[in-house]
Amino acid sequence: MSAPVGIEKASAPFDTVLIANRGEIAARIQKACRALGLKTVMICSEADRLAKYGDAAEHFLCIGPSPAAKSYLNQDAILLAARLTGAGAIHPGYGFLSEKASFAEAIDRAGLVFIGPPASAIATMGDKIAAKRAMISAGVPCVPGPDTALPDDRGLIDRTAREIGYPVIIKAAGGGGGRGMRVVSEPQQLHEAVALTREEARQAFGSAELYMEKFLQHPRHIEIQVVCDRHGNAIWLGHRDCSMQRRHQKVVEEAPAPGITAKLIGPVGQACVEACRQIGYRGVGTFEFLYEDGRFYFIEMNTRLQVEHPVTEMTSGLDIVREQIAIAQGMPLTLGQAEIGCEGHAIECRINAEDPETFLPSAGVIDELNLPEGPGIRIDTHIHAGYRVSPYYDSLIAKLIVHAETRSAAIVKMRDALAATRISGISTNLPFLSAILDDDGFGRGETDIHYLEHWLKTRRPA
Ligand code: MV4
Repeated sequence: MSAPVGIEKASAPFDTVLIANRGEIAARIQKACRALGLKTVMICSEADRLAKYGDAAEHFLCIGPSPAAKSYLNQDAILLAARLTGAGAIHPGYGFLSEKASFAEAIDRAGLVFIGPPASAIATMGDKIAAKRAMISAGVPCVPGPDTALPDDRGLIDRTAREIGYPVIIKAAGGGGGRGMRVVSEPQQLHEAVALTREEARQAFGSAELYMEKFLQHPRHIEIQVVCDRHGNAIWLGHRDCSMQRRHQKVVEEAPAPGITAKLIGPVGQACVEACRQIGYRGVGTFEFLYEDGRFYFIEMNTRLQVEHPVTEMTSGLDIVREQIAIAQGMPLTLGQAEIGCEGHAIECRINAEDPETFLPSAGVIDELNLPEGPGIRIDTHIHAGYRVSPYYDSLIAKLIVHAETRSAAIVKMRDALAATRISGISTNLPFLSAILDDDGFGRGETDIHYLEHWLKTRRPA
């Protein structure tokens, strides 16, 4: 168990941040650095050489070929770029190296500041069994099932499943985000499922360690955002509903989660903050929960800035990225828990360069671009007319975020904003997003994690 949050030794001061990412989040982090009076260094791959967001940085360095493994995932090249440009800190964004404990460690060893949690916290949360154990000892409610690795003994495996009660889910300790898991609905399937998941885990994560949980059949995905500084202050910023997802890719997110009362989630938020203190967490983080029949069950903690952070920024009024960087500088949080509120309702739509029917990625040049604007409308993006969407990376090209007084007003605003968005030259999922916003079930807030895929299977062809 790591030391609790306390006054830590100050980190090396820095005036220049290297942004180890691309696209909308690189642009977003750049703006936050500017607001704090920090200089920026951006890196890119060959495919991103002409990206305009690079113009805003003091240096824009190409560090390798287009495949991410040779550029955005190349730790040595990124550290070299930091050394060459005098950057004192590295912001990993999301994806790529953001949750790689070895990267955070290498940055520490180089005498630079990793803008994120301590490497030890990343490692603990990356091991889903260790994470669960930490949560149980902090009083965070977890899914029923042991907080230990599944043994090899068939009799013990049988007994574990019987004690939990079918259906159960087998998960890889090194997995997460929907990778390396298998549902088992009856005892006859158990041992084959364990063997298959073990082999997959060994191949994909280099660890054959598994654990078993009760399988929840129709939960919602609700997450809690936390922010912790180096001075022992930890706060939570309310909750988001991210149930509208397809193949573990979120499509629409909102804050607050509809129908969740403060009374219901208050103790859970407090337990998350307590867990942060106990594990010595620092920076921003997200606790992922499944919510079913009035109860919350922890599943994973994400130790990075998330794609959907803007909806929480809109309802809390806090600039999460700015706080994250200021915390790395050793500054205390600008607000205490008592000052955190939830104002109105925010919705985010992820605009992807993909076919709206087949979901296949669509690359090419954007020729015409019209983005909506107005009060309560925010767009986080790096694209512009003439921008070439590369086939090498994630298809997210923009996030459209709206904020209004109520959920229904936010839905209306989002519908109008989607209708006012025009992106030509490539295919986008705009028609799909509009159809979701028009859906009655979504309007009533009656969704769970299977809603979207079920809707896709049963809706009339457009
Ligand atoms: C579960 C579950 C049901 N019961 N665990 C998928 C992603 C990973 N974060 C955990 N996941 C799940 N874990 C138990 N005990 C259902 C899922 C799940 C899911 C969770 C959140 C959002 C979308 C999902 C889609 C399918 C399955």
